[in-house]
Amino acid sequence: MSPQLGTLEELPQDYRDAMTAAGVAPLWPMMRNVLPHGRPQPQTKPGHWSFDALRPLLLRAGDLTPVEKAERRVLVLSDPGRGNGALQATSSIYLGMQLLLPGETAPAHVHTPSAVRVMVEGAGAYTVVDGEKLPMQPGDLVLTPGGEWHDHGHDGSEPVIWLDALDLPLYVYLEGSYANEGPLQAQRNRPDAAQVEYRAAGLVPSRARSRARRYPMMRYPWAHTEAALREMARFGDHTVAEMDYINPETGEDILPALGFTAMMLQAGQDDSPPLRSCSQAFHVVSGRGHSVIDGKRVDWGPKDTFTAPVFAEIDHKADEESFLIRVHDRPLQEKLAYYEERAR
Ligand code: GTQ
Repeated sequence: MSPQLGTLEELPQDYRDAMTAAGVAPLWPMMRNVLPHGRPQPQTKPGHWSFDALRPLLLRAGDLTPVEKAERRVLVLSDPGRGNGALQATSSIYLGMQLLLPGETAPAHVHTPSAVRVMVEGAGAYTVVDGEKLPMQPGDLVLTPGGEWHDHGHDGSEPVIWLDALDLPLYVYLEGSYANEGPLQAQRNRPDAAQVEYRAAGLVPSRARSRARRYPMMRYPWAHTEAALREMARFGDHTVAEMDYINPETGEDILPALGFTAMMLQAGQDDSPPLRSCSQAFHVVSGRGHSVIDGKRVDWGPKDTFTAPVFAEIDHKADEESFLIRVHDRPLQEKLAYYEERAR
């Protein structure tokens, strides 16, 4: 056992005043705040946002606030540990539900943080990234990486809702977050790369690897993902089928800081993953079940979203066949060389 560290109160008042005047503070009373023993003590608390609660609020935002006055019409999912209004769902993951109405456009901008959209509801919306028009079908992942121009549009007839996942909290912390605005992009008249260059797993256009775009594939169609998971579940071992979304040219995670997986749980299947040093968010594409996260029970249904702090104890159980998308910051932690998993 290490000795109890000294407190501020033990120090004479004149010494404390002199330190304050000099613009310094003693580390030792605060040492354990920044370096707790054994594992981090996250501020983040498990959160759960039911789509049934969010949907009417989003649709009302559509009545109350025209897209021109919102730029992005989004309700932000605030980490319960940081309180309402927190612009983050975990330490590193920002989540927001975005609404676009038929005929609307969200103006083109470019920013330092990276985003991934998970399509939740509706048809006919698209995102344009780097001139490529990306149709958005429920369950699709659409990337708008940092530094890439993007705007959104909607040719359909019903409201469209999607989940934005961004690494924004990191950029805010680093004082590195900013955006620039520009005119809507001209759209190239051809299908996106998921339908052309990267149509089949294991095949990429033949060229020097260094000539590929940094982000070669901006859309991951749900139909491909679901088919892959079903084959994994049928012919894999009996663990939960889970697949990483990767850059098809490099095999690396799709974004520098955030990673994404798709999971399939069969009816009645449970899953108790190892404790992970990354924070995580789960979005239910379809299905029903419950998860216990650090003792908090979350009963989830289609289109719900829930979160887990770093090193959370997580137990999932599906009542019916369920597909989940998991967001995490393992890529960042691996770059910083501290990603860790601990057996239960
Ligand atoms: O669609 O570009 O939820 O820039 C937050 C910031 C969405 C977007 C968000 C953004 C966007």
